[in-house]
Amino acid sequence: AWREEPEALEVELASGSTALAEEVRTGLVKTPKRLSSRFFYDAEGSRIFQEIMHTPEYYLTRSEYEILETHKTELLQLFVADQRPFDLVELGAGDGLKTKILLGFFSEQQVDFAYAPVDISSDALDGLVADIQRQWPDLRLKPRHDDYFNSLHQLSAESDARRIVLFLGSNIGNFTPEEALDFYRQLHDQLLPGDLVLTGFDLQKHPAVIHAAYNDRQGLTRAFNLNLLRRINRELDANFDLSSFDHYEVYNPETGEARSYLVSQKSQTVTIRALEMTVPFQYGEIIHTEISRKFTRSQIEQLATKTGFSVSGWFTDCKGYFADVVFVR
Ligand code: AVJ
Repeated sequence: AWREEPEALEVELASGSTALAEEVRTGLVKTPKRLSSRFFYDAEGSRIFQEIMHTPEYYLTRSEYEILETHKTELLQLFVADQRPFDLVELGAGDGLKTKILLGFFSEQQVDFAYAPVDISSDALDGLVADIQRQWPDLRLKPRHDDYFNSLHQLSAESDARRIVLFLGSNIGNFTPEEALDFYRQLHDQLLPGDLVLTGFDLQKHPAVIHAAYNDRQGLTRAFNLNLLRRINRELDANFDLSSFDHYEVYNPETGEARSYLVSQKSQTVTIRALEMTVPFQYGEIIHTEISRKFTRSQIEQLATKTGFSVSGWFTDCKGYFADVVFVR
């Protein structure tokens, strides 16, 4: 019946659940089953991810922090090279911990800029904004609770400041190669000549280092992955038994892809009442939940040139684990 009555379905669901409902409805009938990592970040998922960033295995955050701290002067030189004020537009800002290195330094240097964090989660955005106002009351803020590309479009209509887009933390790694190309093509459409994009890329390295980053000993990555099922239980009135699913991760050094799975540890049937749907699982059957792609330098350079950008800055940590790369439009 729900197929004929989409409005009725939307009313029944907790607010914000419709995108998740659509993902579950379509993803769990695929072979293999899949759910997008976009849905990891409810309040609990965001909290677990904060903890993952502090585990000894998850090197990504520390590497990028080191890069920004070590190279903030050179980055600033690139950002102000054309003498214009700039809008620092951060896509998917999160808690802004790494960005604060730049915000603090730029404020101290009395740089003429505004910070425009963009996030589709208003909770995350409000927290970040309050936090920044407390720390730097004079900093100009232009928060956008919106879709990435809409926000860029709006910002360009409002002022003629140079736009510098930040996409940090290897969030780009969650895209398939086609999605990544599409992402930079859309940025290219929304930006003007001279605008910059600073992206954090996780680089290919010893496979064991990468594998460990997604299999921390405390089991936080496992909890993070399983939390997706807990979210579906809560928001879509489902009955996933979390103790009968396991976390499994593979890193394939030939493709540079780390992939996360949830594995059914027995033959079972799950009911998702808000979707009037039952989902059978065989013993050992998987749900694919995340791709975290690792890049080579030449892949990154190709990504830039194929989408109309050129590489104007390349910064890595001392181990060469991670790169923050500046593309110029
Ligand atoms: C926030 C998408 C960069 O892929 O490394 C952490 C998320 N997944 N542990 C990543 C994540 C498992 C993370 N990103």
